[in-house]
Amino acid sequence: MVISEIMYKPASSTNTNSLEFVEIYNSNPFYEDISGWRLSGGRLAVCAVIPPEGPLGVKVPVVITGVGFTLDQDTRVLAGGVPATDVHVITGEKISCLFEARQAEAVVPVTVENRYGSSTLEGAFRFTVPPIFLRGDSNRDQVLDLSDAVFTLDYLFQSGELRCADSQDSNDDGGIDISDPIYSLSALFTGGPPPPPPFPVPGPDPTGDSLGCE
Ligand SMILES: [Ca+2]
Ligand SMILES: [Ca+2]
Ligand SMILES: [Ca+2]
Repeated sequence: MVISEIMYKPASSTNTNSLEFVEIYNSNPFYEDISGWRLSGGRLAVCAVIPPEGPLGVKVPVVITGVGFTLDQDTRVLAGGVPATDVHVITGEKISCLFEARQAEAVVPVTVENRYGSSTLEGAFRFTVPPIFLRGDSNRDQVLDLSDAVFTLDYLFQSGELRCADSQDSNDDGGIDISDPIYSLSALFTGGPPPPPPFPVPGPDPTGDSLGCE
C-alpha cells in the first residue's frame, strides 16, 4: 500500500473538486481492508529559545527550536502571552521571529501554536536590563580612537580578546568582521559617518541582535 497523494487544505475555489483527499494505491492483486486505519497529526514541542535572553526596550530576534513546526500561516508564537512578529518557519524544527519590546525585567514562557495544538516551554526567555556601551569602543576605555580598531583587528586575526561584542560591532550590522574596524577608521580619519547609536554617548543597543556585552 502506498499513499500516493495528499491534498490538505486546497486553495478555496468555486470548483466543486477542491476537496481534501488522500489517494491510496494498492498494487497487490488482492483487497486490503483499511477500515480502522488512521492518519494522525505530528507531535508539537518547543525545546529551546536561542538566545535564551535579550534586552528590554527593543524587539528581540530569536530562533525557536523544537519539533512539529508546520507553515508560517499556520503558526503563532507567544512570548509571555504577547504574540511575536515576523514569524517564519525555517524547518520543521526551527522558527525565527521577533519578540516584542518589553519594558520590565521578566522570565517568560514561550508558546508555539499550530494545527497540531500548542506547546509551551516554561521559563524559556529572560528579558534583562540591556548592557550599556559606546559603539566602536572595543577596548572599553570610554573613548573611540585608533586603539579600538587595532583591538578589533587583533581579535579578528590574532586571537585577541573580546570585551564587548556589541561595542566592537562599529557599523551595527549584528556581526563583527573586518568592516567594523574599517568603519571606525573611516569615521576617525577620513570623514566617514560616525558609528550608529549608542554614540557618542554610551547607552543600550537600539537594534536587537545576537551579540552581547558583559
Ligand atoms: Ca576605546
Ligand atoms: Ca559589524
Ligand atoms: Ca545591534
